[in-house]
Amino acid sequence: MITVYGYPQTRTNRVTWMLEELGVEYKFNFVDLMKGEARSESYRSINPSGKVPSLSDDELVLTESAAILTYLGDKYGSAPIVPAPGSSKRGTHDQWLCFAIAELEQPLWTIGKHKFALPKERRVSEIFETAAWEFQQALALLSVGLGKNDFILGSEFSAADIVIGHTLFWGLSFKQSIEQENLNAYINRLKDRPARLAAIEKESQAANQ
Ligand SMILES: N[C@@H](CCC(=O)N[C@@H](CS)C(=O)NCC(=O)O)C(=O)O
Repeated sequence: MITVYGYPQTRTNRVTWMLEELGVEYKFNFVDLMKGEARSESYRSINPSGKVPSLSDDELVLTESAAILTYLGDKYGSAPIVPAPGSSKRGTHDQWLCFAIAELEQPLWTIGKHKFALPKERRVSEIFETAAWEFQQALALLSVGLGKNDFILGSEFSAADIVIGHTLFWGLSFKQSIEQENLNAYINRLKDRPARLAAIEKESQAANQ
């Protein structure tokens, strides 16, 4: 049985969205970040970083949202959601997955860390303008990469779209502007996917129990 440890409206949603796309059953274990549950000894025995998401699949425990998605795709899915290892599509897929984590997400996480996640004495408010500029640089690259395609690999939806899409929704929730027409059409294409909506619903049900 798969268990997802997470908190709504965080990177956890990448994992639950992927599981819903795959149609794989899972249990959602709500880790209350606001009550410090992620820092507890018992949760740290699952994820020593004290962060969400984590996933357990029988004996295996994984952290890092992007790695969890490729694991799930390889084990429970088939192309195109995660292209076959060694294929040129997989190379391009992993390139965009890494871009999302290393380039698109980082400026947002910098803003988040310096707004609320870091200890107060570590926060540097001068960083916000540069981080917002870096996010715009990453958006410009993404816009070129997406071009006229529906999804980042072309006509077919893949796990990379989940991580990129989640990060774009995150950018909007942080009030970052996204001006590119193709990116806005992409956001509209992703936002109402039944699997995304089902994942959001499952997370909020678990949180309200
Ligand atoms: N690189 C990790 C980042 C995990 C992460 O930073 N999660 C945030 C929520 S989105 C968290 O748990 N933050 C709590 C904290 O920093 O104390 C991943 O992609 O899974």
